Amino acid sequence: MSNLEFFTHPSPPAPERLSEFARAVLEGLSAPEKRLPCKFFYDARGSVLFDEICELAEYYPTRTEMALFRAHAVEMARAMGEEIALIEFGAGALSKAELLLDALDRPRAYVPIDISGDYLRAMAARLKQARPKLNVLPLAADFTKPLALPQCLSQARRVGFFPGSTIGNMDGAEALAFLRKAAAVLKGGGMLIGVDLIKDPQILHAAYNDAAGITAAFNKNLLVRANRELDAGFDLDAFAHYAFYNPAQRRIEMHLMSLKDQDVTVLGRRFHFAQGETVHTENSYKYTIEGFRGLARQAGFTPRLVWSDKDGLFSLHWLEC
Ligand code: AVI
Repeated sequence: MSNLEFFTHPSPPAPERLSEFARAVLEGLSAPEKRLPCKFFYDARGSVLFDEICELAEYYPTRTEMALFRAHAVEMARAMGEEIALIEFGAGALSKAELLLDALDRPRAYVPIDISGDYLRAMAARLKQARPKLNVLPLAADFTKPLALPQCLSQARRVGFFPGSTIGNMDGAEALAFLRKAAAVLKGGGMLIGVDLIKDPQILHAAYNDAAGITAAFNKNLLVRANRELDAGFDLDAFAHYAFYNPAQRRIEMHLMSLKDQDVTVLGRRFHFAQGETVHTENSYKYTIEGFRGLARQAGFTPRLVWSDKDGLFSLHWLEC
């Protein structure tokens, strides 16, 4: 330590030097209704926890969507066309794309985009090993921001792939803005998108409150991440996972609820949490098939085919643009 450092008080880092996560946490915890953006769930541990959620008995979306791919991949591939560049938004474990890639006619490239860079590269390397002939071009990026797609894709028919109902994690205005941008980037091609449907609230409640507590761990991972990356002092036992269906808003809301009156320090700043106060961490909107087709139309797509399971749990939409 230099003399100068010894005599100066540690001051909080200048705002422009803060990470995006730091800025979001400081801003979200300063709001009258505390919130944290759900995209920060997906650090390395969060991505693994999310994969575990997808395997849960209560979490119907993944297995229902996978069954739709298994049953209809050939029709989906036919709608997409031959020699396409498949661009996946929020690629995760890539397992859904694999079902589609098997059915596609000579795909030119597969571009998985994900915010979790290390995880994405590991998954892309594994895919490349299994399919040495496929041109895999992973892109570590936040797909809600403007994207720089690889130059070599400018000639190919571009088809977006957005499974898992990740669109449900955006509010109406964000979903519309995302779809508009996607329609512009994919002009002349189309998009296959998975959308979770409105259903019996008990089924929804169980899916976001699993008995094994994996969703709770996924939610609390935001606090684990803040403790590690932002020198925060969250006591994980002093917050509870709280998830419920809000029928008026047609969405599942996830929160972290403070179990007592407490102060928590984050990057040297103190935040007060009253007992019962919550931090809103995620929304997961549910749609009707017609409601979603209307939104897609508003964004400039022409909705074509729809696939859904017999119980009406989940839907996959082929949209052209
Ligand atoms: C990624 N996304 C579509 C999931 C969902 O269902 O909204 C994230 C999730 N949150 C809790 N469980 C799963």
